[in-house]
Amino acid sequence: MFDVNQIRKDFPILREQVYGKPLVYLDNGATTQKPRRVVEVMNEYYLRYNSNVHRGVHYLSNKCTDANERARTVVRDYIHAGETEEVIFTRGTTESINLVAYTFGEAFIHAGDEIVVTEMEHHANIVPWQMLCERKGAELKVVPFKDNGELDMEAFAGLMNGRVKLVAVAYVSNVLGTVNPVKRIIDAAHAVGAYALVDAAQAIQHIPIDVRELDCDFLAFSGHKIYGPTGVGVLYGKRELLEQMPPWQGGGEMIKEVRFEKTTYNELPFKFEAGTPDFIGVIGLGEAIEYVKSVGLDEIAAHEHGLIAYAMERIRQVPRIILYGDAPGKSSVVSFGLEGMHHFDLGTLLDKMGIAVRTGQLCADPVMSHYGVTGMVRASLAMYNTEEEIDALCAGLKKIERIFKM
Ligand code: 7TS
Repeated sequence: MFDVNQIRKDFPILREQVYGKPLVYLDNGATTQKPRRVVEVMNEYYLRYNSNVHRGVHYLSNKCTDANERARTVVRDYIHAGETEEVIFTRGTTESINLVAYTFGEAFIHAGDEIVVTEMEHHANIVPWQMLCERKGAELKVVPFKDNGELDMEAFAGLMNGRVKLVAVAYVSNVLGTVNPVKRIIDAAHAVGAYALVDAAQAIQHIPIDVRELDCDFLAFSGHKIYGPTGVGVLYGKRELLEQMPPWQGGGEMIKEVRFEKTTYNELPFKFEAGTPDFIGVIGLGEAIEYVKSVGLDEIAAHEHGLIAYAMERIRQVPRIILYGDAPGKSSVVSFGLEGMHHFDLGTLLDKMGIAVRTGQLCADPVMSHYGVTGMVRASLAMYNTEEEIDALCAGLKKIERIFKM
């Protein structure tokens, strides 16, 4: 049975105090906290086994290589990829998307082609495509969203045509919490001969993902948002596509033979993993996924569903609150403002109460433009959050509202 108090014990940081007050950590969309076992396994590898991977014949090197490759199978199974070769380790979602923009972009995108994104994307799923369009003379098209945060699927359908070569969409919006109908989007992309990339940065920790069922061509996520370490992430890609894409960075590991006349490249996945990888980060990510599996993603999702419904209901009762994003079935993000108050001031006052939220444009400028604001405050939830913490946030907001009533 899912027991949030038991789970909280696995995360030492949740017992910390800030300004002498118990920490209420509601900035999980930015990064999640780490369970003890993730940090411990990384410590163990640094202190007992550290040695570069894929290079040595010696004991330690083999130990790290095996653990690195074991983590790849953990990721493969977690996202239900068909093959470990389709799991490429990167520095995170941003790097995964840039990898696709450069290499898929190099081989598959030409002048006059179209790339489709949505108005609710994180900058990481906008800017690499803009840069690609500039390099290639392609055009970026944008699917708008409705004021409640739902994607405008009619507008999306209207954008689908034979010139579209790639659709890149967030599974879950980091500002609105909207869970996009990615399966429908992927199928519609394929129907016009386009490929589809899913930015799963805000989904991987909340929603069970099956890349073969989705039939996405690429999927990207970051380790640090699924209770794993920073500096490591994943790009899933279909083998037949990855094989047709040129390598990205050149160097060690990604080559088969280096001759001054001609160099040949390594097999997947190493073709895309130039240089010494963050193998201890990879091992930590594998451990984090094992931890999530031990708690149960279905149980986590059920807990978080209850919590987001509770949060939306409670926060609505705060006088002068402005809520952004209310799509049916939304995920663990609540973005808001308070009439007459700057988002930065609101975030700072909450911070003084021990409540950690994110403020600003949330790396999604177009979403801010949609609502005509310069920033928002965002509370984002994880498996260890509680109704008491939501109550603390709402009590804090009500207090601020009372004091600053104009
Ligand atoms: N895509 C989405 C949907 C995201 O939410 C983020 C990070 C990224 C891509 C980039 O991930 P990274 O690990 O490569 O940085 N989002 C946030 C956020 O909402 N607050 O801080 C980081």
